[in-house]
Amino acid sequence: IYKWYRSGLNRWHGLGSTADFQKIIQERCDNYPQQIWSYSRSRNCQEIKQAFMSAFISKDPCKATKEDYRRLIDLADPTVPCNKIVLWSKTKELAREYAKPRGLVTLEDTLLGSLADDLHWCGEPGSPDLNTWSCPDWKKDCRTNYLTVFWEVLSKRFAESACGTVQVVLDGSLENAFNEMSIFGRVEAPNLKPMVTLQAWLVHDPGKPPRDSCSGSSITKLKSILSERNVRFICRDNLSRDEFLGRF
Ligand code: AVW
Repeated sequence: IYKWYRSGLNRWHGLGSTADFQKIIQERCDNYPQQIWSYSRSRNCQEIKQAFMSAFISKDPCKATKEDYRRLIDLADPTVPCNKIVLWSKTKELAREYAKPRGLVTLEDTLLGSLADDLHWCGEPGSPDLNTWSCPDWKKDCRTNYLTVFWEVLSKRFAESACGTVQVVLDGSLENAFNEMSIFGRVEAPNLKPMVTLQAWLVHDPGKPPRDSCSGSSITKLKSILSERNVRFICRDNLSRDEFLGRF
């Protein structure tokens, strides 16, 4: 029984594909706001959806490569105002709340980021369907899964495109606000262009004390990654949510 279970659609340790994945992608694409920075060429949602599906359908869910997503990226490459970028790690909702009224942009504001936001997807070799039972987990199954590679490819391009001052919202209630293994830590910070300034905000949760600070060891590690790349660094810590969002 164990062998059957492990060889079937149930064998992975991560959440299965989101129900109605294709429908959600199509709807989000159709309803995506038409703003100048949203996309570069004309947007064909039918084509984008098909490129997304063919990136992973019938493939081994642990053998994702960035080439699998090339066509999709080419169809929907964003043109983002390079000096308005906000990155985050463990703080997506807060970062979005901060960015929106200030006209700043998180990855989820770009077309592809918005299509995939909070969704899960993976296929199964030899099958035309999505696996809705389980998908590979980054830690327990494989790092080269389709979800991880997708966010890595998008995040790398997003970080590379940044200019001027880039902001990052970090969770100051964590022992290590900066995590080298996160996408921000392993993909975005190491791909910022020289001469960019990174402004980090360490924000702690309401009711929780700050645990990490700008002088703590995790931020020191971030500083050293940045100084090797000639990226300037500014850091503010000990901020409550309300202070950070400008509500007192
Ligand atoms: P994390 P990371 N919707 O909170 O530094 C769903 O530790 O690793 O932060 N899943 C997502 C999304 C999204 N919109 N974005 C990333 N993920 C995945 C992209 C991804 O596998 C933004 F530009 C990630 O490791 C942020 O600056 C995990 O969910 C940066 O990456 C969230 O882990 C945040 O990635």
